[in-house]
Amino acid sequence: MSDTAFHGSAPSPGTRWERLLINVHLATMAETGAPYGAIENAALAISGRRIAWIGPMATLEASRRNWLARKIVDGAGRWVTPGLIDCHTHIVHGGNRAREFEQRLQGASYEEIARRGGGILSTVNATRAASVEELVAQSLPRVEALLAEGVTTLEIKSGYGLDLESERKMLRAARLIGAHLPVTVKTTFLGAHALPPEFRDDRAGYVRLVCEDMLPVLAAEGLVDAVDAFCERIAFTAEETRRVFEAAKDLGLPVKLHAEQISDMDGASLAAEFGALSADHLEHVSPRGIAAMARSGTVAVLLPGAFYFLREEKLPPVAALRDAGVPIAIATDCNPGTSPLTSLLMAMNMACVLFRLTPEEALAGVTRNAARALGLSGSHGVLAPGYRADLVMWDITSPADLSYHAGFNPCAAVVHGGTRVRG
Ligand code: DI6
Ligand code: FE
Repeated sequence: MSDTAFHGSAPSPGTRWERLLINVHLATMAETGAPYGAIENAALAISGRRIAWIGPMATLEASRRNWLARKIVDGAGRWVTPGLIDCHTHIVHGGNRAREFEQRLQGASYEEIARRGGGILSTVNATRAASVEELVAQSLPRVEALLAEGVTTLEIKSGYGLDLESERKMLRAARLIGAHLPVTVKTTFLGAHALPPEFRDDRAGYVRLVCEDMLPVLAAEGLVDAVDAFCERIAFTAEETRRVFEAAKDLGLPVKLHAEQISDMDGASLAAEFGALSADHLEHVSPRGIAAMARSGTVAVLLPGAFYFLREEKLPPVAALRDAGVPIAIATDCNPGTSPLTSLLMAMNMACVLFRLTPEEALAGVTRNAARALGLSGSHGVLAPGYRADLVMWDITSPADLSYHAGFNPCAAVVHGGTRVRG
């Protein structure tokens, strides 16, 4: 890469950058060979919604600095990272499942509760009963908790409606959150999350409804950025998942998959066959699934919150994923059943402590690789010229601090699309 390509170009005579952030350390997360892609004692320029230039302070001539930008902000030695990206959430849902949490603590398993008609279906009832406005209102405090920690991009899945009207309501709530809060929302249609009670005796009928009615209609309404399914013993088979993927492919929509969370259904291989953006969970993924993901460039999204709340013991094969060169992302999986977690920093800490990721891998997992899991690589998740100006300023002494603390939020300021939205 030439120096100019890496740093961007200085404004041409007569023009100026809009904003120049000086005296900061940048964890760019670009794959430059330096840990965290770091540039210490650096500056970053923004024009419009994009990063215009980054580089060492020393390359900015002090005498000319005031001419370079309309506004200069002194970062006072803070660290700056790309805006954080939570690439797997079910954050829009009605009600909560604290009662079920108590039952699990008394010995009932997640699968038993699901088979008894609790679990996902209890959230389906609460979600169906809520209006779009109620869903937004119930979700806002959770979203706000993520944003306070520097999240600037958020994936939100449907999947607690399980009929056209209710799935639409969830996706509209997700779009409203993106329209009214300083966060970029990517929606994922998860109609194949659970079999709704009214189809208990007609699995094929429900899969047909998902593929032939719900998905095409919601996609035509612009509510669907990607398609997901829950491929699991308690949910949908690989064959049913394939049908959902075929329908997505016909509409030109990218796919993702809840794969190998509770058992090995070889979902990762199926996801890879369809060039999936990501396969998520993966505690039980096989070497074959890993090899397929490596070939297709599918991101492994690890969800340590679900692992923690379910008191799982089977670890995802992190070393094998790493060795195969599969990019690893981390997300909250924020959902009322298996991961009532609204802290992406906590998910990073859990990924390090429980899964043995390095703090650098954890940060890549909520920036560069999370962007890729949402089809946003090349525009999000890295500090580089031309990328979107989504960034977070932190009161920390090194980027590892972000994974090191638990329950501590050192976020000092957030810029979303070139606009300062916090701090
Ligand atoms: N996997 C999960 O961890 C969540 N959904 C899924 O497909 C659990 C959803 C829930 O229990 O409400
Ligand atoms: Fe999930």
